[in-house]
Amino acid sequence: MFDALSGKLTGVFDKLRQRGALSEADVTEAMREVRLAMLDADVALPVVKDFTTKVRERAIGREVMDSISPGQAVAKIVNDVLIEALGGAGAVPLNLAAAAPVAILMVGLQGSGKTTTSGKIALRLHTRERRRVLLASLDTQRPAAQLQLQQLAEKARVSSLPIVPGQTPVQIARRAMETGRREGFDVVILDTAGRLSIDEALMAEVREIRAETNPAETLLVVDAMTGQDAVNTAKAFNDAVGVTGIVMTRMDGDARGGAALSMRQITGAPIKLTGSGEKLEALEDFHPERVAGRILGLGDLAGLVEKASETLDQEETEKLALKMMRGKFDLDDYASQIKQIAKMGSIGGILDMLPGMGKLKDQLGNKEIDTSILTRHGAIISSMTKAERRTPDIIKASRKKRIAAGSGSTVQEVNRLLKQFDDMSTMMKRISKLGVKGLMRQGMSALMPNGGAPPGRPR
Ligand SMILES: Nc1nc2c(ncn2[C@@H]2O[C@H](COP(=O)(O)OP(=O)(O)OP(=O)(O)O)[C@@H](O)[C@H]2O)c(=O)[nH]1
Ligand SMILES: [Mg+2]
Repeated sequence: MFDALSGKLTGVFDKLRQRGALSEADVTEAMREVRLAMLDADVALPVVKDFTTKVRERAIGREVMDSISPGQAVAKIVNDVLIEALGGAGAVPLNLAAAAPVAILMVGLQGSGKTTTSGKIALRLHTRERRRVLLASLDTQRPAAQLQLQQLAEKARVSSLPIVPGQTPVQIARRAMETGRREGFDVVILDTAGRLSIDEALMAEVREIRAETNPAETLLVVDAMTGQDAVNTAKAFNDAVGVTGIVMTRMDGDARGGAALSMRQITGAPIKLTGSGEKLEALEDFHPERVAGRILGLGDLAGLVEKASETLDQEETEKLALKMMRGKFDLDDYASQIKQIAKMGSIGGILDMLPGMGKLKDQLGNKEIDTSILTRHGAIISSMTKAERRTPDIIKASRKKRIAAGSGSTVQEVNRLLKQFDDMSTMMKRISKLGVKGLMRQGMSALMPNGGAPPGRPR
């Protein structure tokens, strides 16, 4: 979803890096391009202004201008400021620290994804945290709404509140909490009806339900595809009733990303979770440092490892982690990874998480990635000898020709594959120094060439 923005920003910093020394004018020019790229991505104007001002202030300091690679230093500053704009390093977890049953209230406009997200959160709390979850639909507006939630509950293998026709939302809320107490549930998720617009009736209903259930979380669900409207909606909701967190859905769509980038600064509320598909598994924590990494084309290996550990079998995951820890990663591993990636689903999404792969997507013209490129890479690798796979450095011109001929590809394609592998193993080496745990803790900025911890917030 950040493809266009990411492509443009990577271009700006590639240019800066190529220069030796930097002048103030260079920085100003780069910030002009950053500003245009952000506006194009639908980032709110005050956020853009604040962002470029901050970067510029820090970048024209002597330490940066006199450093060995000023372009690199500026890229690091951009990464830091981006993380700050997104809310600071580290995901903000759901707050379940209250006496059971803990209520989670889901609110938002019509069709934003409240009901789906209720099911997703239920599945996650049930499987990952072994909580006893009760799903309750307070949606009396749409005839099939309560059934929809009941079906999602069955899919997630959690309980749902029996449907009693004719009750008002507040009555259902009361019954849900009573059932929760009586039957010993840990969490009660309350899914409310959506409205077309934010009006006093909706706000009054939210307040009434809140007074009845005293939720630990009031989560506002917004649709990333609606861009700045999502931000305006969130601001209005937060001003009127106060929300404790935001869930941004349809991150899998081709939204330009401006909403995610503007949300924190404009509304003050943290994005806690994101949705990236219709399936119940498609729910992620929002890690600002990883999002920044993706925007700056650094990939999101931590996210990839997490996704992998959820999708792949334990053994494969451990093998992968071990290879990363050792910093030993050869073309055979790359080939087997390609196979695993295909197993993990959305190729475009996975490519975004791999360092250097953002560029590959660009080369393909940002089209929906078809898996044939991965199959082709697999074919090219299988045309290599064992020695070549283990030590790709020995692959020079004549070997490249042979490999290309053997796999029905071109030398250019072989080069491209080797370059990608190289980018990837450079990252792997940095990870191995850091350890996977360190990576999870510090996020992508720890992988920036000149290191340095992000402006951490105690977790
Ligand atoms: N692609 C994609 N689709 C989603 C996502 N979240 C929800 N949807 C889809 O969006 C549609 C509406 O989702 P619902 O969960 O019913 O939305 P809602 O806010 O409960 O809608 P109302 O109750 O009518 O206000 C459904 O078809 C969902 O499958 C997401 O993250 N990505
Ligand atoms: Mg609904």
